[in-house]
Amino acid sequence: MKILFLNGPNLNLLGQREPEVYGRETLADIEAAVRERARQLKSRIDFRQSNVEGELVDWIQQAKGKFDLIVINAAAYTHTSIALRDAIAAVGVPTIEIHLSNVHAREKFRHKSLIAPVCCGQIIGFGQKSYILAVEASVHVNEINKSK
Ligand code: CA2
Repeated sequence: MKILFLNGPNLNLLGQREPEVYGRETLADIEAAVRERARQLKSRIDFRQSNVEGELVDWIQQAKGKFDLIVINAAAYTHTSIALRDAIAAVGVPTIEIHLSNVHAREKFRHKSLIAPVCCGQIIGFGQKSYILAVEASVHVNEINKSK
C-alpha cells in the first residue's frame, strides 16, 4: 500500500515556535516516526510539504493511480481552500484529514473544515500521534475498500 502524506503552509516551521500548541517535534521528526510505523505495517509513504496552495492541488491530482490513500494536514488551507476540496473530490483517492491540535478547542475560524465533507475521516488533536494514527487508519480504510 502506498500513502501520500501532504502538509500545508507553515508546517515546515514545526518545532521552532508555538511548542505549547504544536509540540517540540520538527516535521522531519514526524516524517521519521511515520516512516517507521509505515514500515511496520508494510506500507510505503511519500511525505511532502508546501506553502503553495496550487502545488498541493497538483500533488493531489497526480496521486491518482500512484497512491492508495492521501493523508493531508492542509494547515490553514483547511479552513479556506475550495481548490483543495475540489481536487480531493475530483481525484477519487480516499483522503484522511489530520491535525496536530484540536481545532475545535481553538479560535472559531478553525472550527470549519472545507475539506472534511470530501474526506473519509478526520484525526484531530493528538499532536504527532495524529500522523501515526493516520497510518493505521489508512491500512484500515484500504482493507475495507479492497473487500468491497
Ligand atoms: O493543528 C494543526 O495541525 C493545524 O493544521 C495547524 C495549522 C493551523 O492553521 C490549523 O488550524 C491547524 C498551522 C500550521 C502552522 O504551524 C506552525 C508551526 C510552528 C510555528 C508556527 C506555525
